[in-house]
Amino acid sequence: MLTFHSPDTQLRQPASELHGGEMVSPFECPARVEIILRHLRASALGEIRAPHSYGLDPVLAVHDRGYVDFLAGCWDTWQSAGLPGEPTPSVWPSRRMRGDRIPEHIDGKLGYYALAAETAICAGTFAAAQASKDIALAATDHVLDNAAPAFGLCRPPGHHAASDQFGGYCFFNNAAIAAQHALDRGLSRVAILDVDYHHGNGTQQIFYDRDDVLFLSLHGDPLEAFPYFLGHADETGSGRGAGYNVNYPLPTGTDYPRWCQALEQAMQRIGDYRPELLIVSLGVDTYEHDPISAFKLASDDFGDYGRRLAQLGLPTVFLLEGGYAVEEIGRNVVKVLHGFESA
Ligand code: FKS
Ligand code: ZN
Repeated sequence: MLTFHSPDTQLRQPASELHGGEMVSPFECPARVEIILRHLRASALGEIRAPHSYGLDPVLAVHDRGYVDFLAGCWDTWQSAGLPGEPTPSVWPSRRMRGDRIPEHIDGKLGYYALAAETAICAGTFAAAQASKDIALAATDHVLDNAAPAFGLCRPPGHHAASDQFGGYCFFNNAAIAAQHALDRGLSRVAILDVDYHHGNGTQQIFYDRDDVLFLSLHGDPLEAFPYFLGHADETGSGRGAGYNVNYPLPTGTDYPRWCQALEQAMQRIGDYRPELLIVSLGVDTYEHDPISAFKLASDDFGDYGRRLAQLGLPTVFLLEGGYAVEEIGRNVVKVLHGFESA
């Protein structure tokens, strides 16, 4: 299986993250990519290629122009305002306030376009986000052109990014951009299966009223886990999209047998939909030793579900989302990909 990777993803190096009431070294860090690369090379999974630039058109096909402009200029505007530290949201158009006017001050703009406070923007964030979506697009094109699976080593991740919101370490929704690109190439049905520990609220929002993208997500119950305010089972889609959004919220402590039951249900639904492309939002933060998540998957379970996914027999692109047990992230990612290939 081919991997797509770009060194530009490492341009995102924020100084800190708000976690547990203190500023800590960011969980979503460059070492994640380094360690996955090391394991990919050692396991001889296949060639590692760099993507070419697709520009911003595929981004603007799913994200608002104003949002993209904001991300492009945020760092410079923050610097020009003479603010210390990194652009970090700290105020929101919360309930009881108005959300229909975009503030002019960068501090207000950040809150308008953010979904949470843990994600700071740094000098290289926009460039890294662009590299990340190029990786997703190149991996998707490879799958469609060669009828062979591919892995996009995306960073930053994407599934929390909504049409006009960043947060949860995400800026451009790589999976959504890839799905829309596939549809724009002439496909009529794409399925996105999100196996990251966290609910893919951004992907859900982007396709919520559409039936050309089936979105399914297995994740920590939002009553117990980030992003808290989306991801319940009764969110099933609206309008034409009614029935094309499927959430499997699972409780804290969920182990592999229980997780796998939900996976089998999701796979059944995908099979019925008969998509021409499957995009897997691959987060390995379901791992038992992940520092910020609460499921109990063991390393071997990743190989097992990789094998199961292959049974769908679909053109498949894997795009990296989360996973923060940095020492084990490479092993767990490679297990999924190997499992898929060996099936
Ligand atoms: C606030 C807790 C904030 C943020 C967790 C973000 C998870 C990101 C991810 C992604 F795939 F996008 F990277 N925790 N008190 O793993 O879903
Ligand atoms: Zn996650």
